[in-house]
Amino acid sequence: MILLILSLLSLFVNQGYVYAGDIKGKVLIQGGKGVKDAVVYIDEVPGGKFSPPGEPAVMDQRNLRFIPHVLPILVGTTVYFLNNDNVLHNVFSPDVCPGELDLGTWFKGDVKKYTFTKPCIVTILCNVHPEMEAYIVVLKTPYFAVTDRGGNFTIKDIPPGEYTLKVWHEKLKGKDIKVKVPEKGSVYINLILSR
Ligand SMILES: [Cu+2]
Repeated sequence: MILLILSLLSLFVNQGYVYAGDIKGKVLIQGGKGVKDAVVYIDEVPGGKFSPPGEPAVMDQRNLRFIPHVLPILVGTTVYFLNNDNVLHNVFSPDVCPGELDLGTWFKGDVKKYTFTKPCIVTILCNVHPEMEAYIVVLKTPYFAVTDRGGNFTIKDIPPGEYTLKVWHEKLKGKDIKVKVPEKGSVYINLILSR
């Protein structure tokens, strides 16, 4: 009986009857290949006020890389910067919009914190390892997602309405798209990026 209920539930979920207002889709380059690490987001929700999450976001440094490479957050979110390598790492940004961002240099195990208070695309660098690079995308709404290896994304639980859907990628450009989020179910959007 429980199995029957579960399978019925999953049927409804698959058909989008349970969770309302999702945007699903793919970010592609011309020719159809999926693009990973693109941020797809709703730029503005008229009248929307969003509190930053109580839990911090995390950016790790491991095997001489920032993980994740691209981290979208809601404005006001605090990010914990970790070091899980046996070498010194640093975190700084050459960009103006996050404010003076240089967390110094620290060893494995320490955690440095920074709160991002303005919408901004923040380039994150390490002055010990010039090849290390990451991006923190500070957004005005919590309705965002990063694409996976196949270019897939899902933005969940959006209040129904008409919005402008935007896409950011470190190298590629895409056009804004008008999207209508339904009261129930999902709307499917493919975004094509170009150089
Ligand atoms: Cu480093």
